Amino acid sequence: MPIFHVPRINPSEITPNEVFLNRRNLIAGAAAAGLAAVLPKGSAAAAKLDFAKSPLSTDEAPTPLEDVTSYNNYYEFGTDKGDPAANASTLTTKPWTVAVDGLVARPTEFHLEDLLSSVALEERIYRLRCVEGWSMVIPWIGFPLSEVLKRSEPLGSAKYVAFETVVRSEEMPGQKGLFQALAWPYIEGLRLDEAMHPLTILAVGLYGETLPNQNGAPIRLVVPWKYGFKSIKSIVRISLIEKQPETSWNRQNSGEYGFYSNVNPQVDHPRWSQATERPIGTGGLFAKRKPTRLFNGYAEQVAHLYTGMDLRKFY
Ligand SMILES: Nc1nc2c(c(=O)[nH]1)N[C@H]1C(S)=C(S)[C@@H](COP(=O)(O)O)O[C@H]1N2
Ligand SMILES: [Mo]
Repeated sequence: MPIFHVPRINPSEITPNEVFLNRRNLIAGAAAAGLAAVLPKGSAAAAKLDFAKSPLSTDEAPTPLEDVTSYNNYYEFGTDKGDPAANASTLTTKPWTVAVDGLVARPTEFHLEDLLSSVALEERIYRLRCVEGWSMVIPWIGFPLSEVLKRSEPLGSAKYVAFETVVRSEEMPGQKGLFQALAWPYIEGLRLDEAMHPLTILAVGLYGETLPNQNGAPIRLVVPWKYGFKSIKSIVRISLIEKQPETSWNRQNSGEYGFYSNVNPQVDHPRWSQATERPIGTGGLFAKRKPTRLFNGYAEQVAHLYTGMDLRKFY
C-alpha cells in the first residue's frame, strides 16, 4: 500500500490535446467529409439545448470542454481516464427510458423525449470533486431530480432513492471479460431529502449541448456536494425504497467508500488525504493543488441535512 497517493498520469496531460478525439471532433470531421456514417447507429449527434441560467451556478471558470470530455471515470468502458472517450461511442442512447418505481403512487416509465419536453432545462455550473483527489467545474444542463420524483408521488414509507445504470455488455466493454472492475449494474443511492434537494439534478447536457456518451448520456445524476462516484451515469431505473440501498463503491470496499460520501477535507480516505485537490485542465501535471472545502463548498445549502450526524462515522 503506498504511503502517498500518487495519481496516475493521464495521457491527456502529457500528449497534445488534439490527439484526443472527442465526439464533437468526430462529428465535425464527419460532417466536413460528408460522412454521416461515422456515427454509430443510435448514438445521437450533439444537439444544442435551450436552457435558462441558474442562480445556483458558481461563477468559477469552467474546466475546458476538452478536459471534461477526455478525462473521465466510467468503468463500464474501462478504468483508464481516456477509456470512456475512446470507447463510449458504442452506447446506443436512443431510444431511452427511465423507470421510476418502488414506493410511489404512480410507477412510471418515462421516455426520455417526453420527459425532456415537459421540464425546464437550466444550466448549473457546479464544482465536481472526485474521491481520487482531482476536481473540475462543469456547466451541466439539467433539471431538479425532485421534478421527476414528485410526478411519481412518493409514498410516506419511501425514505431512500436507489439508482441503476444500464447493463449492456455488448456495448460496454468494461462489462465483459475476465477482469471486471465492479459488479454491474453500477448502483447508487441517496436519502430522500438529499434527492429532493434543489442542488440535486438530472443532467442531460453540458456546455449547452446534449451529454457526450463518456459523461453519462443520455441522462445522469449530479450531486455536487458529494464525491463524484455518487453522480451515477446513464440511468435506467430510479426506485423509491424504505431501507438504505447498496451502492457500487461501498459494496466494492466499504472501509474506503461510505454511503454518504460527502466531500470533507477533514475526513481522509484511508489511503490518501482529502485536504486538497488537483484542478484538472489548469497547468496539467504541474497544476497547483487547492484546498478542498467542506461539502465541496455547498455547506451553506446542505449542512443542515446532516445536523447531529458524526461525519466521520457516516463517511
Ligand atoms: N455508471 C457509472 N457512473 C459513474 C462512474 C462509473 O464508473 N460508472 N464513475 C463515477 C465517478 S468516480 C466520477 S468522478 C464521475 C465522473 O463524471 P464525469 O466523467 O462526467 O466527469 O462519474 C461517476 N459516475
Ligand atoms: Mo470519482
